[in-house]
Amino acid sequence: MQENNMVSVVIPTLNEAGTIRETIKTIKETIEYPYEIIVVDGCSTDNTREIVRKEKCKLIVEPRRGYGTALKAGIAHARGNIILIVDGDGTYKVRDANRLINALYRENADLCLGARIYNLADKSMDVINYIGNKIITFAFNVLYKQNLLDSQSGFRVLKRSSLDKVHLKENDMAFATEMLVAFAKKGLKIIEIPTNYKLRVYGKSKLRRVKAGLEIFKVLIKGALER
Ligand SMILES: Nc1nc2c(ncn2[C@@H]2O[C@H](COP(=O)(O)OP(=O)(O)OP(=O)(O)O)[C@@H](O)[C@H]2O)c(=O)[nH]1
Ligand SMILES: [Mg+2]
Repeated sequence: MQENNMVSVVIPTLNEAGTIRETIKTIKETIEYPYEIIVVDGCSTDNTREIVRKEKCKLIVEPRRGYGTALKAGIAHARGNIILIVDGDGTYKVRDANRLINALYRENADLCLGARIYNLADKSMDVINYIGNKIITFAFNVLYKQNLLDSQSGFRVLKRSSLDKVHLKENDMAFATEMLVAFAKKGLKIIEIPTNYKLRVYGKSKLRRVKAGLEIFKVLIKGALER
């Protein structure tokens, strides 16, 4: 059952023991809406799950690999009319969640992305990721008549009712792009607001760049051909 005026915070984790407690704590301390927190853990081998259990959040273990698989599992358990997605790796400014939600309501948008502001010099965004993101975002904007700055942001809020209008199949990082493509094709409103982005301080990136890049371009092209 969906509850109005409730935000379901969905956090995918794979070995994020160094940052997940702080992520959860920040949400609990700063979010200005009724909420639930759902952590979807992909069989972490550090103590991510023990930390989540102590924080008394809803914990889903999704043994199948993939960022998209994890988010789909989390969303299936979400009860809120608003879904907030954020990484558990401490790189996003989680306290900006309110700003994203407020903008979504204010602009009557279907999806609001946190467009990342970062310092390339301190490597908070790897240069190759930066270039890849720019190329993908440019291609997305041209193909789907949008004007985004950061299509690959993992910090986003969306209306559940809008998400229910699309069918997302991607199981890994391309899930984030597939969501944008599906929303744009349905004429749903996508907006962005700026948010700071930080260097990953714990653990390893799970982004496999070549695999993700190829899958993302497949999603972009397939979506444009299937109009
Ligand atoms: N449950 C689950 N979570 C995952 C999986 N892959 C990645 N994640 C989580 O999804 C989020 C995004 O993955 P990241 O490795 O941070 O990818 P990224 O943000 O592109 O890479 P960084 O720039 O290094 O942060 C993180 O919180 C991961 O722990 C997976 O297979 N299963
Ligand atoms: Mg990350």
